[in-house]
Amino acid sequence: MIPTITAFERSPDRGRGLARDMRVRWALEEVGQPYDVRLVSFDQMKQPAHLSLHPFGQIPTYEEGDLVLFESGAIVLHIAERHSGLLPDDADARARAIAWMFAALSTVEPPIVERAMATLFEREKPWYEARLPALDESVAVRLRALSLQLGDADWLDGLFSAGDLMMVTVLRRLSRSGILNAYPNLLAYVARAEARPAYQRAFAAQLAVFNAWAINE
Ligand SMILES: N[C@@H](CCC(=O)N[C@@H](CS)C(=O)NCC(=O)O)C(=O)O
Repeated sequence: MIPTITAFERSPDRGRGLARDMRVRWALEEVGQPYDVRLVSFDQMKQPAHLSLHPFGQIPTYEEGDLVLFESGAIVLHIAERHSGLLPDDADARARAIAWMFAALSTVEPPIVERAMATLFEREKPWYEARLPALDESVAVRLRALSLQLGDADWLDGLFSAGDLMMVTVLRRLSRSGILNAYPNLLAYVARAEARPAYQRAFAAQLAVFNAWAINE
C-alpha cells in the first residue's frame, strides 16, 4: 500500500529541506517505499479534516490504510520497523539506533529550534542581543558532546541508521548559522548524509514543491 504524507504547500524555508516532512520523505526513499504527498496550506492545517489526522494541526502526517500517524519521529520509526535498511537486525544495536532517534528529537533539537525561533522572531526585540549567547551556549553544549561521541566515525553507531537520519535533519537547521564550522566532524557527518542518493531524491522532491509554487506566484 502506498502511504500518503502531508507537507507544506508553501514551505517557509523556501525549499531548504528543513520542514519535517523531509525526514519522512528521506526515510521512505532510504527503504525504497514510494509515497504520495498531499500538500496543505497553513489554513488547511487548522481545519477539521487535517486536525482529524494531526491533533496539533501540523505537518507531517502519514496515512497508510487505516493507520494514521503524526510526529515525524513516530513516522520514521514506523517506516524503519516495517522495512529493512534503517535499523540494525541485532536487538541491542537496534535499541541504540532508536535511542539516537530520541536523542536527536528530545535532546539536540530543542536548543537548536529555540535558537532558530529567536533569530526569526526576536531579532528586533530589546533582549535579543543579551539572550543570544545563552542560546548559543545551549546549542554548543549539545554539539560538543555529539562531536566527541561521533569522533572520526562515519555514523553514530556502526552503519547508517534512522538515528543518523534524524540527527542530520536536526543539525541541518544550523547550516546557515555557521555554528557547525567549529565541529569539522559534524560538518563532514552532515555532508556525508546529504550525499546519500535517498537524501538527494527526498530533497529534490520537496524543493520541486516549492519551485512549483514559486513559478505560479
Ligand atoms: N514534533 C513535531 C513537530 C511538527 C512541526 O513543528 N511541524 C511544523 C513544520 S516543520 C508545522 O507544521 N508548523 C506549522 C504549525 O505548527 O502551525 C514533529 O516532529 O512532527
